[in-house]
Amino acid sequence: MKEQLEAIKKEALEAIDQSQSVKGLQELNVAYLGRKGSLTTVLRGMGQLSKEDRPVVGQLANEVRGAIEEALDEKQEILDHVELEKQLENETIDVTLPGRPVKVGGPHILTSIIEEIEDIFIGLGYEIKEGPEVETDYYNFEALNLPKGHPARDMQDTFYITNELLMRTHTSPVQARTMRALEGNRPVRMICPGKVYRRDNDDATHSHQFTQIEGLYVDKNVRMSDLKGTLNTFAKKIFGEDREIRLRPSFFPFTEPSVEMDILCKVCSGKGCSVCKKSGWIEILGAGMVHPKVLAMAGYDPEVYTGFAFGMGPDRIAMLKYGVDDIRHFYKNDVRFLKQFHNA
Ligand code: 2NL
Repeated sequence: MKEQLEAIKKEALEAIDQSQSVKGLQELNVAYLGRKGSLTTVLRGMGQLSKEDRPVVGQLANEVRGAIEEALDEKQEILDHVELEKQLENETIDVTLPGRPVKVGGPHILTSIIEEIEDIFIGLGYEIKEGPEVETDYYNFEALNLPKGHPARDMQDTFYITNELLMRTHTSPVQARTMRALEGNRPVRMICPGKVYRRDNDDATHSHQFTQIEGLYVDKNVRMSDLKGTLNTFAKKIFGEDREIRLRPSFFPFTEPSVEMDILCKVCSGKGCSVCKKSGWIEILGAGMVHPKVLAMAGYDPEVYTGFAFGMGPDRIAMLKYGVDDIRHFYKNDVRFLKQFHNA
């Protein structure tokens, strides 16, 4: 029996040593130490031993059991460790791999242009003001020297909501409201960007909804030369330091005198081409000295205060700056068009 036990021990320890998996170890545990295992089977025969032999064999059997258990535990630990190493290796992250690209959006080109213009005027000490898109007849027309019956109020150009309410046709009402709020005794230096509406048929150069930025500077002793200096500075900042400007006489009901500002055509350097319609110049904004009636209606004494105002279309400026040939591109939201400007 002793030989049997020694043989079991030898065989078991070898098998355990050879075993390569946790499952295999469990099987060995059952095969040797389980209820029907070989060690158990041998021990069942102990009853036939003599009284003297029994404790000796018993002790040996316990030793064999102990040795097998110990070997199983040890191997289990080794296999657990190997398993963990394998798992860690599989889960290793290669931090040198390139990341997966994440698609990011960006500001709309009109938003970018408006912010660029805002930054220029903030640098000149102007404030940004906003106002309602649904306006009263009074602030959109009356307060701007456009009395009832004036041709610029033509029903064909304006989206009316009621007799007194309409979609603003320009951002000027924001300026009229701002002046009114300052009660005629403080200087005004503001620009107001925003959406405006016209009852127009859409085509390459017209949209029923577009954007406008107007500016207003009211103080004592504001002169035409201030207007020219300010707009010249603006044009050079947005189109380049080498861009020449010119002012032409024009007409607006809310300014007197009124001008339009052109920049020299970059395509032909002033020689005349299809972009500038052979004139060598491209119109970019309208401006003028604020009409005394407009100042007076807003609560400013035109004998004490003077001012200049200007208005421009960011749509048009973006079209000129980036060579966009159709205003409708800005409002279609075709990502292929919009994303061209994400690094602009
Ligand atoms: C243009 C011309 C202009 C103004 C807007 C203005 C506003 C007040 C008083 C006087 Cl409150 N004027 N705005 C003045 C001249 C021209 O816009 O071509 N805009 C796209």
